[in-house]
Amino acid sequence: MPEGSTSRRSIVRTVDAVVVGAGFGGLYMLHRLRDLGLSVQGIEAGEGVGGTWYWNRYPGARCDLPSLAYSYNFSEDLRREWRWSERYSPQSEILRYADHVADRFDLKPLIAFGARVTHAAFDDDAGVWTLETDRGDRIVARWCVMATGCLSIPQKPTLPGEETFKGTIYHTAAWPHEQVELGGLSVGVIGTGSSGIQSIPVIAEAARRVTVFQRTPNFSVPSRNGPLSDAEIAEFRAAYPEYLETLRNSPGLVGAAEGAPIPSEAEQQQAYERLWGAGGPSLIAAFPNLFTSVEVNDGASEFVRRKIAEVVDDPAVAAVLQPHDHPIGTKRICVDSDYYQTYNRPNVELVDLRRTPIEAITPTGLRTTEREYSLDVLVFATGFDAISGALLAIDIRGSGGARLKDAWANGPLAYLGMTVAGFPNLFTITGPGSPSVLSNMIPAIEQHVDWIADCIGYMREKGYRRIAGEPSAQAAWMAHVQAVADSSLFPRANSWYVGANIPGKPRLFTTYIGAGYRAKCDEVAARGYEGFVLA
Ligand code: NA7
Repeated sequence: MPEGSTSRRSIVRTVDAVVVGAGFGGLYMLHRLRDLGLSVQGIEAGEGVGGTWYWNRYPGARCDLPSLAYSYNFSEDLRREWRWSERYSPQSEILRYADHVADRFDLKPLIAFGARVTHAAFDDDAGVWTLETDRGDRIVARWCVMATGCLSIPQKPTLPGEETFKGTIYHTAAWPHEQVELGGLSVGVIGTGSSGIQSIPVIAEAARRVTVFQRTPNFSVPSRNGPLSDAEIAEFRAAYPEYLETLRNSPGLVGAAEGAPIPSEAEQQQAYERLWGAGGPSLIAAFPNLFTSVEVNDGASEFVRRKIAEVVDDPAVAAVLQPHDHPIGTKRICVDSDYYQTYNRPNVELVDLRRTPIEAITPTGLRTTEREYSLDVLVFATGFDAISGALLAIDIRGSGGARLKDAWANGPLAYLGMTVAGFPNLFTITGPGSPSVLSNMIPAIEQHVDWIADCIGYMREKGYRRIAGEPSAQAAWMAHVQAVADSSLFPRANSWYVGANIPGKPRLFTTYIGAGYRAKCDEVAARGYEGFVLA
């Protein structure tokens, strides 16, 4: 039997709503829809709940936001009874939390595990969706919610000669469930995004040798992780009402930038030193115009480059680790535990792929233009087809058989990140056009789930059976998302935020980083779902 619950046999069912994915989005969505009195079916590719946290089991995987904030808010009881052990919890604990939530709210019986949705098609006449999975399930439902996650389709480059490698290959986003023994082995890691930066220090402690193959250096700040004290928990609880208020009225990453003064050199240095010492990603939130002013951003970028030079003993290695190709924060800031210090270890070597690119994987290792490295294990920490990847991995066909792939040929289009014009009764949790990956994901998920559940509740109450976003409302929203992005430094980076890591993917920044997002969603609902046609 799977880790989750329901049998492995394929199912054929008609329900009111189907929810794809049993990560934090899918779990809460199932809970809300069942509470509305709907019959629901969840479908999950993994054998257990947790989504991203189910798959990303690589050594060192942990949250890059404080765990007290990276938690559900919908249930006061749940908040009271769960205690995080560390400031930035490890993957295993986050997965236990997801599992606890699933059990506490009795959600597992609603989910078919080990089934990946391959097709979803809308029937215009019946006004229902039919979903099919890779193991032959067939679910028919009026409402279809895609809780498929923003970082759930691993990206792995194809390197020549890979099939000849005699050692073991892993991807951080598909790490084995069983313990991986690295003791005495020579390990190569390709990729220095968050996954590489979190895993390299832990791998270096276990392995005989680690060779890091870096194409582009990233900015990373120390987490200063440690046990979470009762005092810290009490402090968070005392400030909880204000915390909720900040979530509700978030100005987004650039919403408060307009007219913000340029801080003086002394103010900047003081702030960055304090935040570097405190640890965590708040260094890049030091000033509201850090993402809009080149001058302010340069100050922060230079500060971190200087810290790298201070921490890393060998100046030549430090120089290779210092990012110069993007403004700090415009690629996701990494939050580490002794990442830069790891390069002072005698068993760690950094290879600069800009200077000596990879030529091939060989039977015994990896060859660059300079030399061959002998490896027992090769780890790909090469990221994800982010944001739109998981939706496009399903053959989704909307009204009149229109394919999502075609509708998004020039980049994703969605209204408020929750619906797509031409795809009635389909909802996307933290989809393109919403704050998603540039906000705290769990509260962002909760806001979407609540909005979607309220929308479905409203439709049932009023007797509506179909909701479809208007193309004009969607176009206006996406234009606004773009305008806000263009006022920032984000489009300058070749990041996964703009799809630059996927060959051939249209380059588009689709994450909403402006102010007033929640208010806009609430306003749309309060006006009887303005921008939608209800039938
Ligand atoms: P990222 O941040 O996309 O990082 C992927 C890394 O892999 C990055 O350093 C890439 O270098 C590198 N990469 C990708 N393809 C290659 C090839 N072909 N050769 C060499 N190096 C390559 O993914 P993560 O999993 O680390 O993090 C994703 C998010 O998950 C993270 O931001 C957190 O929110 C959690 P490049 O920059 O493309 O030169």
